[in-house]
Amino acid sequence: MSAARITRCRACGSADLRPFLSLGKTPLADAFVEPEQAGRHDPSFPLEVAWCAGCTLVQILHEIPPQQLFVDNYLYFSSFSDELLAHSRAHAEQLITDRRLDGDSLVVEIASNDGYLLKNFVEHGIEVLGIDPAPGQAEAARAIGVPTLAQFFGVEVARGLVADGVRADVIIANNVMAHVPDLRGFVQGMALLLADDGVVTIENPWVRDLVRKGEFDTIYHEHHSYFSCTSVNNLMRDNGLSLNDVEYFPDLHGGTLRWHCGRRRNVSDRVRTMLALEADEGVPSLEHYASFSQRVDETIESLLAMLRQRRSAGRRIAAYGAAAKGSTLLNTSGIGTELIDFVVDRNVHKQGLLVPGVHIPIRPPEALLDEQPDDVVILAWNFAEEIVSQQAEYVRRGGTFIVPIPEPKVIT
Ligand code: DWN
Repeated sequence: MSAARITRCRACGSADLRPFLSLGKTPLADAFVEPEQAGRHDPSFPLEVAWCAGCTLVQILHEIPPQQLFVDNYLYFSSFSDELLAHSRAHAEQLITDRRLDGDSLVVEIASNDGYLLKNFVEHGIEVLGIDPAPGQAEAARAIGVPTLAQFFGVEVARGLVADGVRADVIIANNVMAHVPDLRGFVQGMALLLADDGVVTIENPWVRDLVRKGEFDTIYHEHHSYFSCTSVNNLMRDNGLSLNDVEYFPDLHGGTLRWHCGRRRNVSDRVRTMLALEADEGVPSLEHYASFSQRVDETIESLLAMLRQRRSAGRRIAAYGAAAKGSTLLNTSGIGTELIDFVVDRNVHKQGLLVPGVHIPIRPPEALLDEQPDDVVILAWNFAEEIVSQQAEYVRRGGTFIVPIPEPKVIT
């Protein structure tokens, strides 16, 4: 397995890429390890982030083949978060109303995973098509009535669908555009597939919040790009779409923007306001990232100090959420079983495996009540509220939850 280092920006092709953060070499964040492999060293790759002087896109410099990231034993299933399911249902219902979707409409979702979102349209009798390369997730989607193409989306797949007479009234691309090496082909494919009066809605974490909230653990090899409204506006303009509207979800995945794009230009005041806010805050500039590396070091140092102090006081520590971001946090901090006994996760596909790199065992959430560790670090901090309310009995018995970023904090 190799990691090619890019020399040109994924969005605009500029060679003027300026690195501002290195997280060292880390294992693939979702490459969970079988216990029998505990003695091996997991393949690790440089995790270096740069800013493009051509279009301001923030991106990592080393590229792992998508097949290894998202097909070979990819275990992320979207349906393990009630909050995400509720967010997705609300999104579907909003689109059905706003776009007056009916039995003659077609909704296509790119990275449709296990059908967690498209199922809402199926319930309303609206035709759907999921596109997701992960075989297990595609199979799970088909099992609940969501037709799914197990393929990576791009301009070639779009051409094939259009040749078959397919045009989408709505294209949804949530938490996928960041995962695509060929950004231009991805956007050009959406422009091809979209009906003339259709809408593309794209959700991704907002790089402004990543910096502002110190969310360095959301940087890993699956996430090639880290978007601002400015960089998305440039990307759409250069590849056949117009950024026409934007919504902000401050609590979703640490701060998410939902961009609404179309083949026709119809730019809303919300886009203009967002672009002006980013300009005022300097988000499009390299200076915006100048001190981020130091903040990352400070977060890691304070997390290690807190856990070491609690451990040396005899407290037993576990973690909640075998999340990809958790792999980054644990591996960049060098936190292993010397500090954290186990991680719990509701995703049954991850239970019984080991966290990549640090090889901490993953157990079902019930282990918190069985073992009653003194402290639990919430690695899936983006779902902290849902997790704490779900684990009320653990707290009632005296358990403590800790959120690790932007600085470690006891929250119960
Ligand atoms: O972009 C991506 C984001 C959206 O999802 C993907 N590349 C990969 C994945 O990243 P992640 O693994 O950091 O995402 P989550 O959704 O924050 O991971 C949460 C983990 O916590 C999952 O393994 C499910 C688990 N979980 C749980 O065990 N109990 C989640 C909730 C809400 C719970 O109650």
